[in-house]
Amino acid sequence: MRFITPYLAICLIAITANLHAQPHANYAIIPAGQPADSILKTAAHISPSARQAAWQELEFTVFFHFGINTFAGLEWGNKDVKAKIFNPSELDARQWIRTAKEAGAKLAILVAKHHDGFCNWPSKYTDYSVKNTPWRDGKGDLVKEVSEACKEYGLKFGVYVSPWDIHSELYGTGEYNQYFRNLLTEVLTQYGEIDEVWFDGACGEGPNGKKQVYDWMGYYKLVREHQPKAVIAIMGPDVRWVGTESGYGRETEWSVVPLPTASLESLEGSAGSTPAPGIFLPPGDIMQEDVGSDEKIKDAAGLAWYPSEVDVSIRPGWFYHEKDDSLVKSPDKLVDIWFSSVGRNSVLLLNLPPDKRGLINENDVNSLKGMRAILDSAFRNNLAAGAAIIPANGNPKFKPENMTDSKPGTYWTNKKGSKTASMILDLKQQCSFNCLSIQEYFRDGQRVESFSLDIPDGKSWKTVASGTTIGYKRLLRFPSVNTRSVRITINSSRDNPEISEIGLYSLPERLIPVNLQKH
Ligand code: FUL
Ligand code: CA
Repeated sequence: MRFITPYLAICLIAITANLHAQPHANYAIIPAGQPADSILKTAAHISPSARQAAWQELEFTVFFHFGINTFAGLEWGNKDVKAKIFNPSELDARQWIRTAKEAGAKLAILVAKHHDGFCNWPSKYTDYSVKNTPWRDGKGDLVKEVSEACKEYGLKFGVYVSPWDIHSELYGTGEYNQYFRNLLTEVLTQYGEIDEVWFDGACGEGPNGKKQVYDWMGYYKLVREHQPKAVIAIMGPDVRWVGTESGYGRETEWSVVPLPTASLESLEGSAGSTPAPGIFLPPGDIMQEDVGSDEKIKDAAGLAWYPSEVDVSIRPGWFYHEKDDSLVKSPDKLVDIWFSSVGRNSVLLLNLPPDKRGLINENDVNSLKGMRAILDSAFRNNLAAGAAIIPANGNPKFKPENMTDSKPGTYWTNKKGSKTASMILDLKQQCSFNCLSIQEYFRDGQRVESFSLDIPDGKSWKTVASGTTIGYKRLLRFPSVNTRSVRITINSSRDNPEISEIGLYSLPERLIPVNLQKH
C-alpha cells in the first residue's frame, strides 16, 4: 500500500465510483446483475453533456431546405438534374435569419448538401455545386452567406450534410467515404463555429445502383475534431430523432434511453475507431412509442442521455413547391406543435424552405409572425411568479422561490432519497389560467415519472391536469380554472425530483385541444 498516496487513493475511489454510478456523465455502462432499482437510480443521475445541455436550452431551432430541388420541384433529386437550374433571383440569407430570429429561433440549420448531392458551397471536390450555376455568376457560397447572417443576428449555426448521394459516381464504392469526409471537412472548417451537425440516416442507391456503407465513426471524428461544441444529431450520438415528422413528440419522453450492445462497444472504445468518449452508434428502434420507461431500461446493459428533437416542415414538403403556397401551417397549428414538442421535453426544429427567389415566402413569414405573437402574449405573465410556495417535504437548503425566479439554473428539491413531493402555491389573488409549465433541473438528470396539478374542491382537492415525464420542460393545457391556490404533486420519481421552474399561464381558449376541454 505504500505506493498509494492519498491523492492516488482519491483518484482510485473516484474511478471506481464512476464505474458503478457514473454520476454526472452522459452515459453509463451497467455491470451485469444490477438490480432494477439500482439501474433506475443510475438512470436518474445520467446528465447531459455540456453541448447537449446548451442545445436543449435553445428550445426552438429552424431548418432551411434549399438547393437544386427547389428549382427541380423535387424532394430528393435525381442524377439528371443539371446544376445550372439553380438560380435564385433575389436570394437574401439575412431575410431568412431575420425571419427565424423574429420567430424566436436560436439556431438555424442549413442544408449544405441534400440527397441529390448538390453542394450549396463551391466545393473543390465536385463540379456539382453552386460554382457551376448562374447564381452570383458562379461566385456564390450559400453556406458562407447563411453562416454570416447567423453571426450578424446572433443565431447559432448548424449544417445538414447528407451522406446519401444520388449524383456522385463514387457513391457505393470504396472511395466515397473519403469523398464525403472531404466535403464534410470543407463545411466544418470554412465557416466559423458550428453548433449542430445533422446527419440523416437515408442510405438509398447512387447513380450506379449501389448503396454505400457509411463510415459513421470517421464522420463523427471529424466533427469532434473541428467543431467540438457541435451536437451531432439524428444519425449521431448527441441528439435523437423523435421518430416522426409530424411535429408531435411523445407525451412520455425520457432523455435517457437504453443502448444496444453494438453501441456499447463503440462507447467503450473496443470498436477501435472511437473518436471521443461517449460516442456511440444510434440505436435502431427509436420510432417506438416507449423508448425509456422503467420497463425499457430495467435490463439495459448501457444507458445514455440521448434527448429528442422534433423536426417538422411548415409546409407539406421539406423543399419549397409553389403548389403548396396555400398549405403553409397556420399560427394556431404551429402553436399546437410548440406545445407538443418544446412542451414535451424536446427541441423543435421547424423547417422554413426558401422559395425560388431565395426568400422565405410571405405566407410562411406571416404564419411565423402569428405564432410568435400568440406565444409572446401567452407566456408574458406568469401568474405563479409572486406565489407563496409551501412544500410538504422540502429540503431546507433549497428555497421554494427558486422555482419561480425565471432562472433555469436554480431549483428546489425535497429530502434526499424521497421520490414524491407536494407543494401548495398561494397565488395571493384569484387567477384564471389554463396552462402549466414545469421544468426539472435537467442538468442533474431527468427523474419525474408522474405529476399532477390540483385546485381546491371544498375541503379536498380536484385534479385539473396531470402528466408523466417532465424533463427539460413540460407544458400542460387544460380548461380554464379560477382559483387562488393550486397544489402540485410529484407522484413518483426515479430519485428526489429537482424542480427548476413553475409557471401558470392563460391562453386563448381556442388553443386548448378539444379532447382536453373538460375536467
Ligand atoms: C429526411 C430526408 O429524407 C428529407 O428529405 C428531409 O431532409 C428530412 C429532414 O430528413 O429523412
Ligand atoms: Ca429557477
